[in-house]
Amino acid sequence: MNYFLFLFSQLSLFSSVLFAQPDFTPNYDEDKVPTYTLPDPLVFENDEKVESQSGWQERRTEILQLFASQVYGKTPNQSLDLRTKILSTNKQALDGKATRKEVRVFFSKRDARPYMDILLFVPNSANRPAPAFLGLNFYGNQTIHPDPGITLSDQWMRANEDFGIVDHRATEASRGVRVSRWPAETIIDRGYALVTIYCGDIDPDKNDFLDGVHPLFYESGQQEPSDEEWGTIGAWAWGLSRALDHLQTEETIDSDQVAVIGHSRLGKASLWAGAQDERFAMVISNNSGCGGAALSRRAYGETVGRINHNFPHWFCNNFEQYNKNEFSLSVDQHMLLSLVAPRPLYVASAKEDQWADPKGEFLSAVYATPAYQFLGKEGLPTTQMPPVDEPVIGTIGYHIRSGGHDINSYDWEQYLNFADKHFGGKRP
Ligand code: GTR
Repeated sequence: MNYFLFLFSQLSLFSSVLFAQPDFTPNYDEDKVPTYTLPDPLVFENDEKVESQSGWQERRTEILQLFASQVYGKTPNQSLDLRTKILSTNKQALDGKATRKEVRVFFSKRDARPYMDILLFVPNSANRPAPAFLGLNFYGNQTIHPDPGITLSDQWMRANEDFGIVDHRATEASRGVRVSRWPAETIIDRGYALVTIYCGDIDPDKNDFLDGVHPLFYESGQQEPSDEEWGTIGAWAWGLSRALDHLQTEETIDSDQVAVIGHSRLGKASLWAGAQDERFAMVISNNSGCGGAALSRRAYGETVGRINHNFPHWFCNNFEQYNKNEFSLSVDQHMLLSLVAPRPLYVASAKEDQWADPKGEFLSAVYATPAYQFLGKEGLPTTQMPPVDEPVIGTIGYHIRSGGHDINSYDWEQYLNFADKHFGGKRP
């Protein structure tokens, strides 16, 4: 062989080994979904069956520990001294319908980041503490409503010029750009408070563990979480619990009736928050997909391998062992849903959001139902995927909406109805 040709072939062999992109081509063919058996939420790792309420509590702890060490990473259990400062209050917000309040929660003794700004809209007409929806947002509190009194976030965020995020910072042009995802007026009219926080206040959504709240818990010299410590989703879930700590001090909010809600990656966080923290009275997952409500073993649309490749910071490092190896997991996502039992849980998909595997999200709710039934609750009242835009409502609610990956007024309408049903139709 010509010497140069030989050299070239060796070089290309070397570079294909070195720079090989793993093949994570998504499968959208139902016939190619592998045959799988799921672990049973009601059977311990040692194959003993759960036979009693206390047995369920033990199994619950076991499942939580598996998700913590293998999927999301362990949440630190040290508590921090949180300090709060009221940034603004306006009793005449939303044309006088609501009181808007912004509370800054500092996570350290310094008046510096990391801190999170909690934005609250509370109905003025309520004659008792209001039930609330609490959820994280993607691009800052100022995006959820055009109200000019909302503090413009100055935290790092993912670039998005369409939304007025320039050089990773929010500009005035970002005010109200996400209003379609947060129907504040409707929520207030229905008698609920709306509470939101920019997720990047807790941990910016990038593969960097020197920002956000992780460093607050490091051992000296530590630069990043160890293999079984929390990633970014774990931090977001922790932040939601810290927000609930604060809501317990707000007299206008009924902290026993707080629904934790999230869309997509933030739906993964709301599920993990609701699974760990039983003070959340309701849990809502909107199009949360892989690592959220969807069954990992179906490997349909986004897979464990693909998500770990694209977002290495979301889960713990241990989760990478399950790339293209979902069958070795001792858990699957129906067990995350079972951790919400007996509390009301809503899982929503969208028809065109095949990346999030609507069928896998639905089946997860079906397979979480035995845990609900064991605790004397109905769970999801069907095993058949319902038609598009026809919600099925039990202790678990489910719908598949027409349209794509989003959270919109149709979704919120169902969550408000679900909250009316389970929170006793609390209205002003
Ligand atoms: C996608 C990701 C999904 C989902 C989504 C989102 O890129 O693959 O798992 O989290 O982002 O958060 O909108």
